[in-house]
Amino acid sequence: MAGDRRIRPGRGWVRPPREDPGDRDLTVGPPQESAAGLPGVAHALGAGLAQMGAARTARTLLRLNQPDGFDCPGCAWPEPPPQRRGHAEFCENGAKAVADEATLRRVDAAFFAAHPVDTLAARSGYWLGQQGRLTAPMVRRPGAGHYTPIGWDEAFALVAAELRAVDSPDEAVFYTSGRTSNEAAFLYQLFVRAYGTNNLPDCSNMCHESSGVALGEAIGVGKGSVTLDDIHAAALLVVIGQNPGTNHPRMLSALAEARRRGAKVITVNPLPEAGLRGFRDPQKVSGLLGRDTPLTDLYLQVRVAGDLALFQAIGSLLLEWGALDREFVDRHTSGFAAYAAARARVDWPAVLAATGLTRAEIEEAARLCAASPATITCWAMGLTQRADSVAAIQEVVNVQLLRGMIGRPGAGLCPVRGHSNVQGDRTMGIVHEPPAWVPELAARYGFTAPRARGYDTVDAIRAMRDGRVRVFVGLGGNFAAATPDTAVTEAGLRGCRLTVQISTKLNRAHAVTGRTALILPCLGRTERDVQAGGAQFVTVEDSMSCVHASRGRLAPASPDLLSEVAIIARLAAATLPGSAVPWATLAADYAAVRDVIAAVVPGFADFNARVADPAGFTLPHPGRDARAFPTATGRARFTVTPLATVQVPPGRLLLQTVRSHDQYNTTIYGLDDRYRGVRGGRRVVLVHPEDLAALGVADGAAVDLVSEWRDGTERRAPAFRAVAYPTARGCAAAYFPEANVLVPLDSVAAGSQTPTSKSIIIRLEPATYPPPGDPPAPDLPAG
Ligand SMILES: Nc1nc2c(c(=O)[nH]1)N[C@H]1C(S)=C(S)[C@@H](COP(=O)(O)OP(=O)(O)OC[C@H]3O[C@@H](n4cnc5c(=O)[nH]c(N)nc54)[C@H](O)[C@@H]3O)O[C@H]1N2
Ligand SMILES: Nc1nc2c(c(=O)[nH]1)N[C@H]1C(S)=C(S)[C@@H](COP(=O)(O)OP(=O)(O)OC[C@H]3O[C@@H](n4cnc5c(=O)[nH]c(N)nc54)[C@H](O)[C@@H]3O)O[C@H]1N2
Ligand SMILES: [Mo]
Repeated sequence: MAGDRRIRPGRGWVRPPREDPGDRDLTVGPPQESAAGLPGVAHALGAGLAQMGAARTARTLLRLNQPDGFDCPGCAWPEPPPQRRGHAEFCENGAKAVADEATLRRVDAAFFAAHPVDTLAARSGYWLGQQGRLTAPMVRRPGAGHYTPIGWDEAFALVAAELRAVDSPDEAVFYTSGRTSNEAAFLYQLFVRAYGTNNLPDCSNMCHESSGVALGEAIGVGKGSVTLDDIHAAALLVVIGQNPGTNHPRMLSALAEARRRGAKVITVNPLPEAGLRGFRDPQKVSGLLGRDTPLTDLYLQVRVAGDLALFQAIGSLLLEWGALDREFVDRHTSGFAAYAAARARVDWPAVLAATGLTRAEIEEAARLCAASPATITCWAMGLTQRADSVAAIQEVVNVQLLRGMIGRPGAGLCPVRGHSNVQGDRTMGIVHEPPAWVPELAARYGFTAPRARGYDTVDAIRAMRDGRVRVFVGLGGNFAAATPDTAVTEAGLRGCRLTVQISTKLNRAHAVTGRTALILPCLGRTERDVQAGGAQFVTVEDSMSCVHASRGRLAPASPDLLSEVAIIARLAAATLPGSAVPWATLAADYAAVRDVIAAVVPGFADFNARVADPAGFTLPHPGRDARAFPTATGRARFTVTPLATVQVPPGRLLLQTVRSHDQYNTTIYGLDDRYRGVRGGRRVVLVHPEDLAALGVADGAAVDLVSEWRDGTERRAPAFRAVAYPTARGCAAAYFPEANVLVPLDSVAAGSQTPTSKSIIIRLEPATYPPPGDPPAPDLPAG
C-alpha cells in the first residue's frame, strides 16, 4: 500500500454515519448476467408493500405513467404514446421511487422532539429516508438543539425578513432539484429574478450540464435530438457511460425490442453492467419466465475517461474508410477540414493506453458505425462528470456529424436525463445564466431582470465557503449530500444565517443547517393538489422534449402540506410586497401560470390547450426537425480537441462514483446492489483483482479511500471494504454519495463546471477508522 500519511479529522474529513462502518453483513457475489424478469417484479411489489400496504400499492402503481395518472418520479425516460402504453408502464425502480414517496410512515413534531438535530447528522442517509414523509413546517431557531413546529405564515415571514435583510440579493442562493414541476420551476425563477439575482444553481449542474454545453456549442440546442420513434427505428444504438438496467429500466425494453428487430447495440462502460449484457422484459410474460435477450453486440470495457480517445479513433477510421455522409457534411456543418486534418491518423499507442481496449475492438465499433444507416448515441453520467466531458461529448457528436446522423429517422443524439423533470426545469428558466426571454417576462411585471451570471452549484459552494451567502433555499434535493467536497459544502451550509428546505422526505440537508433552519414540507407527485381554483395538475418535460400532464390522486401525506407552487407564491408575496406579479391568482389555478409560460417561453404557445392531449406535445428542435442548427455559423460544428488523458500516478486508481440498484441519488432504498452482486452494505470500493494484487490489498480488506488533488490537498473517505471486481484495469468504483467527500470542489469539467464525480485519483490505505483523538459521536436514541 502506498504511503502512510494520515489526515486529522477536519478539512476533508467526514465522519461515516453510525450505522455504516458496521457493514458487518456485507457479502459479495459475482455480478449478474442479465437484469429484471420476475425478480424485478417481485422487488417492485415488495418495495410497495413494505411502505404502502397492499391496496395502496395496487392503486398507486396502476396510475403510474398512465394518461390520467402521474408521471413517474423515477427517471426522465419517455412514455410511449397512450395507445401503445402497457397497463404496467413502470419498472422496479420506478415502483421504489413511488413507494418511497407514498409511504405510510411519517416524520412529525414528536419525531423531531425525540431526535436532536446533531443526532440526525450522525445518521446514514438510508436511516433518514426510512423515517417517512415530512408532515408540518418546522423551525430550528438559533442555538436550538431541536426542530420545533412553526406556522406557515410565520415561516414565510421569517424567510422574507432574512431575504430583505441582505446587502445584495446575490447573498441568497436558490437551489432546485429536477423533480420540480414546470409550473413550480417557472414561478420560482420568476420570484428569484424579481427578488434580484440569477443565483439559481440546480442539480443539472452536477448532471447533464456538460451535455447542454457541448450540444449548445455543436448543434445550437442543448437538448437531445431524438424521439421514442427514432429509438424504435434505429439500426445501431451506442450506449455510453450509462447503466439503464438500474437507472432507466424502461429503456431496456426499448433496447430489447431494437435487438429483436435486428438492430445492433454497442456498450461503452468500464463496468460489466448486468442490464446491458442481458435482459428479461418484466412487461412480457415471456420475459418474466423465459430466456434472456442478449442486449449488447459489442461490449467495450473502456477505461474510465477513455471515451474521448475512443471516439477520436472511430472518427479517424471512418475518415480513412471514406464512410462519410458528404452531402450532410457539406451542407450542414462547419469545421470539417480542421477536424479531418486533426484526425488524419490514429495514434494507436496513445489510444490503446487511454481506452484499455484492443485495436480490433475499436475497429469493430467503427465498422458497426460505418455499416449503420441509422445510429443513435445515448449517454449519461459516465460521459458528463469528468474534466474532459464537454470535449468527449463533442467527439461523439463529431462521429454523428460525419455520418449525417442528425435529423434523420432512427438517428441522433440522446443524452438520457436523470431526474424526471430536470430538462423541464431548465426550459422554465432554472439556469444561472438567464434565458433570452427573461427581460420580456420582467417587463410584463415592471421589474428589471438581473443580468449578471448567477452561481451554479460549485460557485454557490465557493461563495458559502467564503462567507458570501446569507440565505440558502433548496426547492427539493439534498444539497448537503449530492454536492462534491462534503466537508467544504457542509461547513458552507452551517455558515449561512438561514437555510430553508422545501422537501417531501427527511435527508442530510435537514441535519446540516444554518443558524436558523426551516423545513417546509410539500406535496409529492403522487398526491392530490387542490387549490382555490379547484383540482390541479402539473406538467413535466421528458428526456425527449415531450411535455405532458401529471396528476396526483392519493390523499396528501398530511393536511399541513402545501404544494410547491403555493409555497413559492406565498414566499414571494411575503418577500416582495410591492410586486406586480399576481402571486395568489397564479397559485389558485396553475392554468394561469401556464398562460404566462405560453406568452414568454418559446415552443409553449397554446400551452393549456395542447397539454390537454394525453400524449402531450413535443417541443421544437431545429436540428431534429429540419437539420437547422442555430449556432453562430448556422451549421453544426465539428470540434477539435487534442488527445489528452488523465495521468494516474503509479499505485493510484481512477475512481468513479456510481448509483447502486437500491438508491435514487441520495435516497437509499436498501443496502443491496443486486445486479452487481453486492449485498448488505455500501461502503465498498470495486477494484480489478490484478490491481488489488499489485497494490498488495487483499480482497475484502478494510481500507480508507484517499483522494489526491493537484494542489496537494487530500481527502479521506474512511472505513471502506476493497472488493475484487471485473472493472476495467486501473479503475475503481464506489457509491455516490458516500464517496462525495473525495471530490475536490475545484475538480470540475472544463466548460460546464460539473464536478468530476467520475474521475478522481485515489489511493487505498489501511483503514484508520476511528482515528486516534476523534471525538466520540453523539449518542443516538433507539429507532
Ligand atoms: N433507480 C434510479 N434511477 C435513477 C437514478 C437513481 O439514482 N436511481 N438517478 C437519476 C439521475 S439524477 C441520473 S443523472 C441518472 C443517472 O444514470 P447513470 O448515468 O446510468 O448513473 P450512474 O450510476 O452514475 O452510472 C454511470 C455509468 O457510467 C459508467 N462510467 C463511469 N465512468 C465512465 C467513463 O469514464 N466512461 C464510460 N463510458 N462509462 C463510465 C459507470 O460504470 C456506470 O455504468 O439516473 C436517473 N435514474
Ligand atoms: N459523487 C457523485 N455525486 C453526484 C452524482 C454522482 O453520480 N456522483 N450525481 C449527481 C446528479 S446526476 C444529480 S441529479 C444530483 C442529485 O442531487 P439532488 O437532486 O439534490 O438530490 P436527490 O437525492 O435527488 O434529492 C432527494 C430529495 O429530494 C426531496 N424530494 C423528493 N421528491 C420531491 C418533490 O416532489 N418535491 C420536493 N420539493 N422535494 C422532493 C426529498 O426530500 C429527497 O430527500 O447529485 C449529483 N451528485
Ligand atoms: Mo442527475
